[in-house]
Amino acid sequence: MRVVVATGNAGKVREIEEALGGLGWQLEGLGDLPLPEETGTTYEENVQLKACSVAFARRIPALADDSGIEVAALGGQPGVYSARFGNFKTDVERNVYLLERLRGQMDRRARFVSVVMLAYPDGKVETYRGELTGTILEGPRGQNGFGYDPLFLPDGETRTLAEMTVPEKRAISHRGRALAALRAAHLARK
Ligand code: ITT
Repeated sequence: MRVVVATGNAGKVREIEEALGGLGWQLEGLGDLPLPEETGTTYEENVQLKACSVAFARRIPALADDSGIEVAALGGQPGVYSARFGNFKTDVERNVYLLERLRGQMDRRARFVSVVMLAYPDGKVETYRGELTGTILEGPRGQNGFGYDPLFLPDGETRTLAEMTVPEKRAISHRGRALAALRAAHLARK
């Protein structure tokens, strides 16, 4: 099956390609197709905007991810607004801003959430969700991954997500869990 990977985030593309190997799908890039504005207030609403608009435009199934980090001491923010947190352009600036917001804060608990949707051109959708709990460190560690990975120490781990390889991150991460559920559902239908 041909599937468009409906994301403009290169880090997500790497993780999706690695996680779905073995399904026999031909994963295609977005090309110059624009993604819609994320006007929803939940991951589910935003992932549907992205997956359905691309499936309708390209006339083949589209896979999208909407995700975010929820920080306990910030009342669950930035959540669905994680990509726009502080209105900065780069991951590094956003990470500095998050550290600033948490300066002196003892409660460093946070969780990542990923909602993955496979949308078909006829309007059918499949949704999968994954979560990962952990803590926000006092400074960045590691060069891999993207976004908040250098600051995030998953519960029970000694390395941040940015110190892990793509398969290591996939085995425990929010996105890895959502994609594993999608993969299992489709392997079961083969
Ligand atoms: P697309 O909408 O094009 O897929 P995006 O990066 O804008 O890309 P989102 O709107 O879903 O995607 O925003 C998710 C943000 O949450 C992302 O930009 C990161 O800042 C953060 N995030 C999500 N998953 C992450 C992960 O696995 N590691 C680090 N940060 C993550």
